[in-house]
Amino acid sequence: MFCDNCDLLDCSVVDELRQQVAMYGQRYDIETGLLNNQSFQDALAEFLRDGPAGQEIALIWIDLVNLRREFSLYGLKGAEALARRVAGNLRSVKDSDAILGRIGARSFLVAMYASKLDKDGRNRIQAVADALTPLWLQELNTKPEVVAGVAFYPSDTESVEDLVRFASLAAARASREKSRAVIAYHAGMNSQVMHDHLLYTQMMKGLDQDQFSVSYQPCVDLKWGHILSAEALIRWKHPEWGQLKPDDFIPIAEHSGLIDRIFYYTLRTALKDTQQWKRLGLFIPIISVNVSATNMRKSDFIDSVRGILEEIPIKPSQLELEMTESVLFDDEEMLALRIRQLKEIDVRISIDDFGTRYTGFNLLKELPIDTMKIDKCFIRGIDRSKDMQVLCKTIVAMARQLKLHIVAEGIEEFGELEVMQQIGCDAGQGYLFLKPAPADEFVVFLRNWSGWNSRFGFASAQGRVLSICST
Ligand code: G
Ligand code: MN
Repeated sequence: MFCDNCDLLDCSVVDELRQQVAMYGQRYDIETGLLNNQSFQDALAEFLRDGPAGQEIALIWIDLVNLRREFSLYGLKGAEALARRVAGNLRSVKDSDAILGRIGARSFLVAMYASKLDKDGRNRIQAVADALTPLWLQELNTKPEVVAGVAFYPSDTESVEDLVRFASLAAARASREKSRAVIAYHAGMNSQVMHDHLLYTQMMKGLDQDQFSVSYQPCVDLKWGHILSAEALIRWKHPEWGQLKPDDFIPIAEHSGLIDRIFYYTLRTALKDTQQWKRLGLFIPIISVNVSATNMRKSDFIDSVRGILEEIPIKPSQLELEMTESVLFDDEEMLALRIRQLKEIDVRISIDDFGTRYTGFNLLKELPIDTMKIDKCFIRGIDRSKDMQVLCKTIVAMARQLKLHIVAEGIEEFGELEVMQQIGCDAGQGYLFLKPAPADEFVVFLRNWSGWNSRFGFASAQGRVLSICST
């Protein structure tokens, strides 16, 4: 068995072993022993072709969402140990005729007989996913966190490729919704993904081609009529689709990572414009920029903000970052840390759209927040609703106790303004004063403000742009 020339195991035996390993590697995922991508698709095609006539087949796509974290904690060995354990468990829970595969590092596939509309089938599918989560891997002090989606043959599609793709779309949806239930594919997901992808590619192009701009809306002191701040709002004018609403593209920007480009573009532009206004003799005490949890989660977030404040020098206390209330919900600890870090560099913090979610009083009390903005849905028609007035009074009283500056968003009518003035709300923003306007129009507004703000019934008819906060 030993080679005459090299004294090692006979070269021909080594070669054969190597060949066998290579063949195994072509068909199986080495770590888990499950079918790999190509051979799973071949096996699936066979499974669909040879199954009993009329039998529906479910393809379950399972994503191991904590694999990346385990990799950074325990390295490749740890990540693969987790994957091996998942594979082992899938083997033990699967029906005897089901087939298993692994696609990419973190995704597992199970094809089994089960019908879409049959309760027992759905239960068996859910049981596959449920069987994975209670599994502890003590030596790594970890357990799998999984999300799963399912697509059905032939009711969703008769094509093997599409079946795999559809199951993956459903799993992506489960991941987005942080769902513990296995989400079933439906046709809307396909068009949604195509729509999202188109929007994403167009957004990238738009960012490269300067289709984005920043508009500004003033925030006005409700007693004296001074302009206290300006909110910078991103706008996108697509060459064919025209003006798009932020609600149409911000969620996709958040999921695709483009939100970072959008945030830093808005921040830079807003700071530069603020400097420009100052040069024109128009001092804006505070410039507000919206920030999303996705931006704040990044490890370089604070350094990047600090870097931009050095690059375009304005006092950090002149910058306010607005985060929606929901920001505080995902990953509360990490975001609370970021809020404190922002405060350390003297940046102001504002809670946007207040009232649309439930923020605990304690959280508001503990965090160094400066401003609270009452969502526009509370302001709409407040002059005609006693209940809303009572509610807003309570919100304002709460803000007082917390020593927060309080802003009413979305004031469109005189009646709404009057109520908010009576309630004692500090400041207001809305179409009544100005619809978000491009920088040049905003400059015209600032110049004319002291001339026409008397119509709003402020205590001082000479509300000027900068009489507050002249530091
Ligand atoms: O989530 P945030 O509060 O940052 O959203 C501000 C959005 O509200 C902007 O897109 C702006 O155009 C819009 N907006 C500002 N003022 C008004 C208003 O008076 N009425 C309505 N309906 N929308 C407004
Ligand atoms: Mn805002």
